[in-house]
Amino acid sequence: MESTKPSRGFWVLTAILGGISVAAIVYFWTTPTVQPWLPPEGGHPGNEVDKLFRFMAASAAVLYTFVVGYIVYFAIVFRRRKSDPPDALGVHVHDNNKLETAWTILPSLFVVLLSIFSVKIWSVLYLQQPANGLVVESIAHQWGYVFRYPNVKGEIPEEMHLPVNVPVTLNLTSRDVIHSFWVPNMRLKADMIPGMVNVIKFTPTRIGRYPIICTEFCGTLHSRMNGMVSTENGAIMVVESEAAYQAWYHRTQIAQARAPSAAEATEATAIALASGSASAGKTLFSQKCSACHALGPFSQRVVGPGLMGVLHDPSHPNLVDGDPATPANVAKILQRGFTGSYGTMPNQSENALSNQDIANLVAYLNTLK
Ligand code: HEC
Ligand SMILES: [Cu+2]
Repeated sequence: MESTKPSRGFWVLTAILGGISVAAIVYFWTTPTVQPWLPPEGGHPGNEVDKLFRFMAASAAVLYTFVVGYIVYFAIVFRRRKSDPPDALGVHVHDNNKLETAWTILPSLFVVLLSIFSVKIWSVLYLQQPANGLVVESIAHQWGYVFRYPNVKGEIPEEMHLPVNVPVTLNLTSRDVIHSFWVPNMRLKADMIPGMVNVIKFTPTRIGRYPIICTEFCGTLHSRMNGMVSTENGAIMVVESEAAYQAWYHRTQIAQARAPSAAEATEATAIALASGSASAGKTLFSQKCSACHALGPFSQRVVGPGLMGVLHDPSHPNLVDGDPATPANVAKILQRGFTGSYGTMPNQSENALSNQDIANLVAYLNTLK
């Protein structure tokens, strides 16, 4: 019977594994907050999340080193030897109270430590109400995000401006299906659920433009809800200086003053189409319409029909609602929305369009031949 006393080799190995562990801890503890392969972290408690991440990475590296190191070592030392009889049995060891106590207590302490660390971060994200902070709502829809600000009328699509170093309370919900709100730079992620408001709190601390990404499969154009890859529909969180934010806020407040509220939009008011600007309409189209409409013939369907020649195609004299293809009737569809055999065309408030936006869009559609 072989001895179970650790040999010299065992202690040498233990010293080597200890050395590797110390190196791993030093690596994870001293590399800058930003791991080279993580997007730069831009806020609080994102920085705390990174700390927790580094703590867990260092702990896991130590655990991995010892477990794998010993498994390999023991597999070699206690292997079956040529000289062993065919029915040889390995050494059987039963009950070692000291060891068992240690491997119960140490991991328990570790888990408790992790919980304390995590609950601290959780309380910043969900509980601590920042004094004099900013409250912003974001509503997801198929397929994009809109934002509402205090004392700004209507909804702002796709760009969420925030002043740096001001605490933010974000109220998140959805208009149609479950979406999500993920900002990798802020280490923030929450579901956006119709009929429910999820609240998260954070403070952006680094000026920059950060993509907002939907991580909940939400329909055919889910991939457009990715500010990292989509130039057409991707939403962006713009963190800027207090002065730049104030300038944006006041500009937006004025521009949005004409935006429709949900109640007004249901009654179709006559729109002054003559004031439409085709170039403004073109920009709007790429922001708000191209998710559902291609610039191709009527038959080229994305969600809705292709809109090339919607007003100038002899083989397409009538619009989907049966009315003749005239600018005024296109404006009516943009105002009221329409549900037909293709699906649902959202109305003015759902698309967050002002009357001027509609005039611009109609002017643009009128140039498509
Ligand atoms: C969520 C998808 C979606 C979005 C966003 C959307 N549409 Fe539509 N649109 C549709 C669908 C679906 C139809 C067809 C409805 C039907 O007939 O079933 C439609 C129909 C239309 C029609 C009538 C086309 C015709 O040939 O009769 C026009 C014009 C139109 N949309 C313009 C726009 C404009 C401009 C925008 C941007 C402000 C826009 N749509 C945004 C889905 C969308
Ligand atoms: Cu989505």
